[in-house]
Parts: sequence; C-alpha cells; structure tokens
Amino acid sequence: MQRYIMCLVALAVVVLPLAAQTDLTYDPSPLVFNAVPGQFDSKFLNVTNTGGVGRDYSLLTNPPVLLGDLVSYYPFDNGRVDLLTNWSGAVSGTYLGHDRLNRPLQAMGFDGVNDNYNTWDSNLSNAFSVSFWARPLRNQPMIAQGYYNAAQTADYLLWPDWYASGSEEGLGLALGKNGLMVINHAAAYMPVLLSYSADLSGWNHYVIVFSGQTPSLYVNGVLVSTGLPSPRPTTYLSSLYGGAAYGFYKGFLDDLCVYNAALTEAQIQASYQFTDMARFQIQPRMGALAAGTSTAVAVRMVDTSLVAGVYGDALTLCQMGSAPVTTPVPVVINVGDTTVPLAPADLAISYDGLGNALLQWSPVASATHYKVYSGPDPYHPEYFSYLGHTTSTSFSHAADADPPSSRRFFVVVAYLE
Ligand SMILES: [Ca+2]
Repeated sequence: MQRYIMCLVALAVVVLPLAAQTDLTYDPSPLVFNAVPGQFDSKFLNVTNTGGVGRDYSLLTNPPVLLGDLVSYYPFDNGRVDLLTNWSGAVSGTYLGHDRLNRPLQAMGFDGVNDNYNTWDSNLSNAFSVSFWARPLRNQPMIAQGYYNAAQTADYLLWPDWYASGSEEGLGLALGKNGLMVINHAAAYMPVLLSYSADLSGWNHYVIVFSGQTPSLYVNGVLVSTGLPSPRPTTYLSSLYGGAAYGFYKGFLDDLCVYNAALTEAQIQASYQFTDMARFQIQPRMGALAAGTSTAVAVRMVDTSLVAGVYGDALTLCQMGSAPVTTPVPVVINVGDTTVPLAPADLAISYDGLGNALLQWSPVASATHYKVYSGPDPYHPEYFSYLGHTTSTSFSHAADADPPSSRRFFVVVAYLE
C-alpha cells in the first residue's frame, strides 16, 4: 500500500507542470471543412483564455515536423512580429515589399545603406539552424574561405555579433546576387567559414545549419556547400538582420525561422516545401485575450488542388511569450465526390400559351427521383417554391397565379436515393 502512495506522489510531480503550460483552449476539435474540388470552405475556431491573466495567441500553419525545434517565426506579413514570442524587434529603417508570390507588404525590405532589424536574440549556440526566403538586389565582393583576422566588408544579411573572449564568436551571413558567405566575428577575428558563389538573383530558399562547429548551406532544399570548421568551441547565432559596421544587405527577406537544432534532411525539405497560407488563410492570425475571454478566428480552407477524399491536417495554436507553448489543432477536410452530377445536364421548357408548362430533361445516372422548384430570381434560391417531384424525366406544371408573361426560373434537382 505504501508503494502505491509513493507512485501517485511521483506521478503528480511529473504531470502538474505539463498541465499548467497553457491557458488557451479551442473548439471545435477537430475543425472540419466540407468542400468540393476547386472550392473553399470557411469555419470559425473559438480560442479561449481559461487563465487568470491576459494571454497572447497566434495560429501557425508551419509543418508539425518543424515545430518542436522552432524558436522564432517571422512571416513579415504586414508587420515584423515573431509569431512565437510576440517580439516585434528593434527596427531602423526597413520597409515591406512584395513576397515571392508577388503579394504586396509580405516581405521585409532592406535598403543596403543603413536599414537593420534586431530580432529576439535567442542566444542559441553550437547546434542551430536558420531558414528563410531571400531576394538580394545587388552583388557583393565574394571572399575565399579562410581563417582571417582582418575586418571583412560584405553585404551582411545577418550581422555577426562580436565577442571579446578567445573561445567565442558570433555567426553572420552575407548575401548578394552572386553568392552567400558565413562570416563569424570576435576580437581580431573574422573568418569566412563558408563562401558559395552562384547566381542567387530572384527569390531562393536558404537553410544554414550549424553543427559540429561547421556551417552547411542548403539552397532550395539542396545541400550546396559545407564550410570550414570553426576553431572556436562556442558559436552563437546573431540577431541583427540587415547589416552594421562592415556592410549592409540590399534586398528582401521573408519567412525567417530560427531553430534550436541542426535540422534533418526531412525537416529541410519540409521547410522548403512550406508556403504559409497555401491551404489555410487565418484572420486574425494573432491577438490578445483578456483573462476568461474568447475570440472567434476565421479559418478559410483555400487549397483547390485537393481531389475528392478525406484529409487529415493540423494547425497549431500558440500561446505567445518568452516561453511559447504550442498545441496542435486537428483538422479534417472532407472533399466531396462530384463525379455524379446532382442536376440534369439540360432542361427544356415548353408553354401551351395558357400558362401550363412542360419541363423535360436528360436523365441523371443512378437518380431515383427529381424535385422541381420555381422562383423569380436564380440568385435568390431562398425564394424558390417546391412544385413537386417525379421519377420520370418530365414534369407538367399547371398554370398558377403568375400570369403566363411573368418571368420565372425552374430548378430540377436529381436525388440518388
Ligand atoms: Ca511573408
């Protein structure tokens, strides 16, 4: 008996901290969409703050395989906030421009002169990854890989933090239309650990993985370069995007993600394939909830590529803050089968001059009966009246109160059972 009590106490110690992690709940679960191929469906997700203090929420569409390692996500859609921490950074200059799908105000622009943006500094070291889309607008001087001690002038998309100690360094990135470099920084120390020359004009997807003291570069999901190993035992990820003392980046940055791990091949592919808002559009996608309040978030399923079938998916509800908590929101998408038409392909009407109408139509395969309606306006089905039903493919409608000259529309609906 005593052993039982011991076990229960131990269990409580483990479970309670987990249960206290988030104050946010949602309904319904799952969120169910019903559509036919090529069409949208909209639903509301109710998000509730069950806690005693105000909470900020966001809804993410990022692939679940990446969420466990995701530290920050900056979609730069009409703003520059991190959807995980709600940190909006310290900005100098910058502007919002078109993203890779030519959507306006959906990517961060840097002028190459003095614009920069200091994101939340995650202080990650030694095993981390950064992914983003970028479109550089000018060439930069490319420097050969090597261990240098002099200052390096380049177009710093990510300015490398400076460290005084001989065992630490900050990791930086320099990007131009003609190549990308990984340049690190400390006192009298500025090695170019990776130098990749290629035509990088236009939008491309980048993943920089730092692991085993060595940077690797993936462009559009392909490993294109593995750099020199760093001689320093501790390498920190930096946080100032756009550049500083030794040069500034000119161009655009989008969908910036910071990960506290060396991403796997599968994760890199998922990152490259990910297009935010491609399947779900969410409005609003973030907000503040006072204690005990709810809000209805509109979610629109806009993936017109789905063929008939039932699909499982997931959104992610995030309680934003310095320690963000993410919760999966299961989604079911029912895409109906429209290979069987539910209306005849044609409908002929003949009048006898006295107001009596004869309707005739082609049979619908497998239909057991048809219902006939009429109304004054095809755009307002709520005003249609039910006239009757038949198992044949014709229907006689006797003259009624409407004069023979008045305009009316008929609708025939096929039923399969
Ligand atoms: Ca964007």
